[in-house]
Amino acid sequence: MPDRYDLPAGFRWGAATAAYQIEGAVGEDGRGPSVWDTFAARPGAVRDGHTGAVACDHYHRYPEDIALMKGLGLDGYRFSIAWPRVLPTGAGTVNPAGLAFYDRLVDALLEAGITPLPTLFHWDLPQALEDGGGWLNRDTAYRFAEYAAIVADRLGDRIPAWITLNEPFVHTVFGYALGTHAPGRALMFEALPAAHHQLLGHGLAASLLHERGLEVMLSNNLTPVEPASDSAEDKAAAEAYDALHNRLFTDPVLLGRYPDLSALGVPDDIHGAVHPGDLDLIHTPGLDGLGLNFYNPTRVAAPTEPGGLPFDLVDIPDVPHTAFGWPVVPDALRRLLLHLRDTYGKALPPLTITENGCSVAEDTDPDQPRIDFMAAHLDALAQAAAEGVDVRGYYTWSLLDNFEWAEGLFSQRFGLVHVDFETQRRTPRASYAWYRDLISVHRARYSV
Ligand code: IFM
Repeated sequence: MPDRYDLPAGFRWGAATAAYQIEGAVGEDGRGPSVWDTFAARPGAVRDGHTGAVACDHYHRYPEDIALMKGLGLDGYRFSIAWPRVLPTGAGTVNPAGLAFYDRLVDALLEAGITPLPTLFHWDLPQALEDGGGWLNRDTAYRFAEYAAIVADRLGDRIPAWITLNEPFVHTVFGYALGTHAPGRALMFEALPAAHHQLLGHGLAASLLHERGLEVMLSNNLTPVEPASDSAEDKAAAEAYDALHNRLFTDPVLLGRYPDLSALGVPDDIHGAVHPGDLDLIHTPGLDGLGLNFYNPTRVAAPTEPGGLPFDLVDIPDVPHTAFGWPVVPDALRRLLLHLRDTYGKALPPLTITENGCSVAEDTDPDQPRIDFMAAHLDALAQAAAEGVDVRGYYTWSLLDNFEWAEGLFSQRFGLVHVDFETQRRTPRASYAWYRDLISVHRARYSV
């Protein structure tokens, strides 16, 4: 049975983070406020009243963090660029100090032999754009494309591949449908225009990045959806959930069409958001790679309450669960990859795992559950590769413990490196040494 050491030659090893989760320095060097600054200030919005105001203080400590990456032997580092650092009000005047930070970061990464893989939007929308409707406003898609071009013009000479959006499903559903993330709107399925406008922004930005000779990826958090039983009702509920979570964010980009959302009561034009020609703008630029953020599969049953959502999400018993309570089912990753290959065929570009990891309780040391999690998922990845899936890299989530959105700073620790948020002391965990050794053994296998 193929395992993690059998991943193909040239496979890229990485780690991932995101700006609001690690940078801190929210009021420095001209950065404008983002929706997450506003949301985190709301009483009760984030556990223990935490915010990303300081987080890992990466804005000042990035050299130390790059030294940690170098110690791992990473090929690549996935980070996100804070739109409000570059354009404090989302559009118009560029903040040179904001761009200069990413310039320094990119140069320091290259100096360390690490390829930067930036994400342009990881949920920290400039508050000024939110004040104009945020992603519910079609105009935001055009502002996103302008921002993408500005950043690419500054950094594109040193960065070959770019990710436009991170997990538009999570941003739409948690941010606009349920209101548990910024910007805190609870519109249920009326939120779906925010999904369309993010995808439109992706398509517009992708064209501009391609014009500049750059490669474009999109990172979706896909989940294999399994019905709770063989009943027709459970199967229909699973199909409705699959359309919402997976196909809504992948079909338009890869196939140029939306899935049928009628089970959710959503019309084909997504409440009037889809204009003629939009699907071409989203689909035509094509993708050079699809990023997958994989954490767990989802089990779905028919709803027990009439008149509510057309599905119930149910637990998967008899498997381990992470500190977040997410079921650990590594083979679901293999199944997801084969399903994508079979569903999209030639329309599927090469895949990269742009996030995978688990939260472990603070007192778990050495962090064997995280090592077991990564080892089993990498074995599953190698098995999918052996079955013909074109998978090019793996970026673990995350390099550092960080601000885990509504869960705040302390409760969900995803880092290979422990961060003491009082002192900012970084302490590599057992999983750091394990990942370093894995990378070095894999690399040695293919060196001449
Ligand atoms: O921390 C998040 C990240 O920002 C997006 N993907 C999932 C991670 C863990 O919840």
